[in-house]
Amino acid sequence: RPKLSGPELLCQLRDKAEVATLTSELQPFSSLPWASLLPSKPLTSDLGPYRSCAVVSSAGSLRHSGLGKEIDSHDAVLRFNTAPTNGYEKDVGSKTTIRLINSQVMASDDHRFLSSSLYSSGALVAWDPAPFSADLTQWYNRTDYPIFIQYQRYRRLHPLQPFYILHPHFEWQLWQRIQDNMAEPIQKNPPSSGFLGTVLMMSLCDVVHVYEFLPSRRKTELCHYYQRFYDSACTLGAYHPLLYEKNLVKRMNRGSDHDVYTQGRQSRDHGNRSKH
Ligand code: NCC
Repeated sequence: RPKLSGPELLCQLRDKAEVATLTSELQPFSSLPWASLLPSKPLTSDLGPYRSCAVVSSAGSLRHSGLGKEIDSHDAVLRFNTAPTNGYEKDVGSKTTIRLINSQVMASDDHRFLSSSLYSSGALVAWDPAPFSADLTQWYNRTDYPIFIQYQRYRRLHPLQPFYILHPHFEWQLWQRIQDNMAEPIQKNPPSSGFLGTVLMMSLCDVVHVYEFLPSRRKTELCHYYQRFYDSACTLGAYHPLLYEKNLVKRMNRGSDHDVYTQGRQSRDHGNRSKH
């Protein structure tokens, strides 16, 4: 198959993967007693558009990066899962506009999802590895982790905080885009939060700066900047097709290789609201 250029890839990802979220009107949720806990409008009509955005990976290589000020200078900042800012401001900044969390985070006792203040800033967006069919009823009856139970609990405790759930179509559409652009078959698991979040921000922002998704010269076996845990699979992937995601991001990068190497910064000036 013909290899797409970086800009073509950008447009394809942006146009063929719709950032859909569940709404209270959507079947089968609309007939459930707790439907009204879901937002009435999708995320893309409530948030943005932003001019410039930062996507902050949780990689250990953010340690000693000193990127905090630069990250905070963006109009919106996306973070992942349990990644903290307290105590790490110098390297990762302190602003959180959106936090993208997987259903494992919501379900595990370790992460104190319902009570920790870690999750209280900005809007929350949750996702769960749904069956490939992306059929909502099938998924609802067989989620990977109890995302819907935890969602209801959280919403009742924190009714004012915006909280969205990604439509499984989005994760599998993105998976398909990755597969279509690779010569070999990739594992049939959804993309990592890092990739989902990057494409999500591409639909809300004119320019997206991604930090330490493509590892810089600070590349380390340290999994997260906030934990003493070492595993190279965090950077290279195991369950998620992470290496393939990174390959695509490398092809889409509009910044220089030097920026990636020295700063760990990737840029996507994909012209969300301009021509392409
Ligand atoms: O580790 P995780 O990912 O929370 O990281 C968020 C995103 O940052 C990018 N990353 C992270 C570390 C690293 N060294 N290099 C990176 O590029 C990745 O893009 C990653 O997606 C996830 O994607 O949701 C994931 O979540 C964790 C875990 O569930 C949460 O951290 C909560 O503890 C998964 N780890 C395990 O299941 C053990 C991880 O596989 C994927």
